[in-house]
Amino acid sequence: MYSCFLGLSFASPKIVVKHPWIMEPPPRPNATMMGMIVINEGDEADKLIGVKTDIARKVEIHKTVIENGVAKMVHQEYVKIPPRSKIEFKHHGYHIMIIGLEKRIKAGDKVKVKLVFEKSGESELEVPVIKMHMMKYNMEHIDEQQEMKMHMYER
Ligand SMILES: [Cu+2]
Repeated sequence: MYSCFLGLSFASPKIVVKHPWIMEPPPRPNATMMGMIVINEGDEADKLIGVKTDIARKVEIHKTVIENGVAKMVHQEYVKIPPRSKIEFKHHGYHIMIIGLEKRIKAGDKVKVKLVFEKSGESELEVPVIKMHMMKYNMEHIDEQQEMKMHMYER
């Protein structure tokens, strides 16, 4: 029955990454944060299972959760990217932590980062380092400020 073959459809994910950024790290703490928008235009789910860069000792995927009014970081093994969906990595929710910087980076630099997806494989990005203003966070997002403290001073 050849028609059986013809009837098969091969579902697959189609990952597109937009607007990646790395925050210019503050002078003291040796860590920073990366954000981006991951879009799956395909008809099958994929998973972000790893992030790599040469500029730091360790990269982790984190999720911010609020417990008893306090922002807390939870390390994630992976982030599922469902079909036809968009997930934003930012200060709240999911984000990428770059820990143990081995090189000084500043606004205007570009950093090579590799994203590893379970099905789509590796994808290399040139990520711009941008300045973020803590004062602005203080006014707009108290939780983000808490989160930054946790990241920068408790590690
Ligand atoms: Cu984090």
